[in-house]
Amino acid sequence: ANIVRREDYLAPAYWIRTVDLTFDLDAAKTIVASKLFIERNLEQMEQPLRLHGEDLNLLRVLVDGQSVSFRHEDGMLVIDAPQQSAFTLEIRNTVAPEKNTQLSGLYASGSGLFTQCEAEGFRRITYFLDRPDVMAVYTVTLRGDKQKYPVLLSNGNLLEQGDLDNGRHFAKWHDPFRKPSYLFALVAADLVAREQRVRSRSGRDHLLQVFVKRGDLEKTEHAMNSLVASMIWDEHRFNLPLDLERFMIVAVDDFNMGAMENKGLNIFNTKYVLASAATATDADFDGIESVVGHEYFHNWTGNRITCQDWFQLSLKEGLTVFRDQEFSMDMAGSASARAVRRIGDVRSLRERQFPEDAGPMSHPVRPDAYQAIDNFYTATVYEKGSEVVRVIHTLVGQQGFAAGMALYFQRHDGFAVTCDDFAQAMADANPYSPLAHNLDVFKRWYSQAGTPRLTARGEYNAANATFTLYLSQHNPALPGQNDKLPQLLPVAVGLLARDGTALPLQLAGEDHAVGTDRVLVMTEAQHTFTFVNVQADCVPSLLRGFSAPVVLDDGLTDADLLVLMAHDTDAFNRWEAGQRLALNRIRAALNSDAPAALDDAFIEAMRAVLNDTRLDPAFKELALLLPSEVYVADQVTGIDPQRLHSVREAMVDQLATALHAEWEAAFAANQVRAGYKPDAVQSGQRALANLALTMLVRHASLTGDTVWPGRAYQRFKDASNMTDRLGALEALVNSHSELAQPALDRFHALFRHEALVLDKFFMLQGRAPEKDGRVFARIKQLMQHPDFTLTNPNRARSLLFALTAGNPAAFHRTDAAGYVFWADMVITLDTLNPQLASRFARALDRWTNLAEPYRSAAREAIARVSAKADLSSDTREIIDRALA
Ligand code: HT7
Ligand code: ZN
Repeated sequence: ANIVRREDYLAPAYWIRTVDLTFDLDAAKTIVASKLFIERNLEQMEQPLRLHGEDLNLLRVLVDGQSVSFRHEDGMLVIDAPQQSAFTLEIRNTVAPEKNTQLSGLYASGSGLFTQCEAEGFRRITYFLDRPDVMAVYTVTLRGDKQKYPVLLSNGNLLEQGDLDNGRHFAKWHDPFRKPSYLFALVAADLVAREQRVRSRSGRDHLLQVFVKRGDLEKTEHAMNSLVASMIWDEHRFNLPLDLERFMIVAVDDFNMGAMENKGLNIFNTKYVLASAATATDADFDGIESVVGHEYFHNWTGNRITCQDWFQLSLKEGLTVFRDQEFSMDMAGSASARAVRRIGDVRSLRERQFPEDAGPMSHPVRPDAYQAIDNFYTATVYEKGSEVVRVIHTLVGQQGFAAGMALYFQRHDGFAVTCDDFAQAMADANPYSPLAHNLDVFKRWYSQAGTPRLTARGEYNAANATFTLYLSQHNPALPGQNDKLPQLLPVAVGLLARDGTALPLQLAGEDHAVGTDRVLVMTEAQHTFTFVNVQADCVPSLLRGFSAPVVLDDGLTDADLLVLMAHDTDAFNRWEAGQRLALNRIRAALNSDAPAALDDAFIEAMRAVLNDTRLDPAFKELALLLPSEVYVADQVTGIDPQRLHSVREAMVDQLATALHAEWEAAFAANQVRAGYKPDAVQSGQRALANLALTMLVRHASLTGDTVWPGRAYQRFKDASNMTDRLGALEALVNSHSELAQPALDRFHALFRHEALVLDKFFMLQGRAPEKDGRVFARIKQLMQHPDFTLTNPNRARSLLFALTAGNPAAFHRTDAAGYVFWADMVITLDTLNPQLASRFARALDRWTNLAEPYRSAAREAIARVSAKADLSSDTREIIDRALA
């Protein structure tokens, strides 16, 4: 296999300074004429010019206007070194967008043409030094049929546009900022735009545009509002203004990921642009706000300063996820709403990144090697990368972080740099911080894979009024990574007396207490911290706000956790205590053959949460949800997914029954009567009302009662927004009610022309709790539905990923049918869209953690895929690692 290694990085032998591209656009055959001004990198040895190119039809190569000889070697176009140290290279080639089902490079979606160049898509448009450290100024001319492609867009500013012969027209764009090829974009399509003019704090005027298909314009208001809010936030929080006259977002139906931050011309999956109360849920509205923010924030963290090489991907992604998470928290408003966002982010990290770091795809935030870079757009690079940035933020504080960002831009604006450069700027701007004092220890977050284990034990000494905290860390060995060194861990702590009082925190050697909440910094394998003047026995609340991405073993008893759950001032740890209590019970049930049963203490604690009038509904909803099967599966060795499902389902049944009166009260108390707003307050109420309804319908399915299913059906019919409608529909589908099918039929009839709602139609059936194999059978049947297709990534994901990522009990079957289906689908998808296939292939990453008979059956399915000789390198990498 062709492995790329970080240690082999060499600066390019040539620089491309300017790029002049002309496209004659046509879905069947587009002609690309490229004129590059190139300079030899005098710091490198003289060598031939090697250009990347993939699936291109080459017509002509000229150097300074003269034909030259060239050859193809290892998939690259090789031109012998011209004598001059600077020259013009002209290349003419064609591409076939309508045949491009990979959705990388120039491709057709509907009647339009779109590009996706990150990471290595530009080489599928024309021959180029397609690497992020080659930055050039682009001028782009687009020519095409005016009726088919009335809108012609590229990066930067529109210089000229006009009509040509034969019903064609043209547009010429110029982007004044140097950029790597992965940020190039073009769009040629029949679109309309919502426009807004805004003035930035500096007094500059900007035009913001959101382009969508005709008919979708009224669904763009939230995306535009989110864009304006992102602009204001980045100026306010980081002093980073919009640097362009024009900022465009274009929505496209067929897209492999969420969105792409091309300079001045972001291209988005429609899922992250289009929303109306009738078609999108509160979660969709939140998703739009965070993805619009994310791509906008990339304009500085990613575009103005980019990555030297793809190993540094987290430099832009981890930092930009951190920025979008902070943005969403600031937009959420109250402290409680912030905590709810934080809990959501940590749940996602634990359900996606922790298993990744424990499985065959485990890699450091800055990977050391890859076969297909597209496989490394991972939860580790993104979400763990963001947690690593958050570690810095915790160590240097909000102001220190802003100073570090300012220094980072002062030093590196306009360049392609590394994760080390970022950490250095942060340390240099905060010379007295624990970060600066321990920079090398901190940087182990970039080089060491795996999730560190933090063990904590406390000892109260009443006679001395001291509480001693013994902390130790250990990062388990992984293949290729033994003997790992201690990492820099900020451990946010508080101490709670058993009556719930927050105790003042004074460490030995200090002359007074420093509040009731502080950060202890670990740099070594073991530390001891002694708190003095501790007037009562207490429970430590550790890792508040999830201050480092580690697994915590604090040895707390159920009694301790009940204190935290009832009183912790840190909302994250309050939620965490409830989850830990639940996890203890699920684990105990998994280790026993007896029917799973929740004890009164746990049920009463849950009742107290539901009845607590001081808690926000959004928090209650999170606290009342038992840990997911996906999360629990990662906490247990040798998991039996069927047993886990039946244990968890029995516990949910018990909560539905024991808290019936409270669920009724919660449902009644959380009806939103005001007009629809996707804000934190309303969406919290809707979330709790929907959970209550699900519990009430579940309870009815146990007792045979028909009242609540009837009410759910009525609510489904009458709902004035998608969150309530889908909530009621899920309540029926998830409890396998007789009313589920009529409701589904009605839902389909209502929304058959709304692609994003049809995705929900498939997804909700794909992730319904499995019962007697019915859900799996339904999924296979839905594959034949006239609205289902594998060629649209959203639609493919809606059913396939709902099964593998969202429904372990439907997927992991004792008869192996789920794995057979998985192998068939990986093989089919791989011929269409390798990026999608390799993501889907990761569903069996954790096969070695399965109990028998699942484990052997999973191995057999992976081996069957592996036996396919012509797998793409994307899928091959995943399969090889799984079998290694
Ligand atoms: N930076 C963008 C990455 C992306 C991408 C990567 C591989 C293949 C397709 C892709 N589409 C977008 C997304 C982001 O993080 O903002
Ligand atoms: Zn990103």
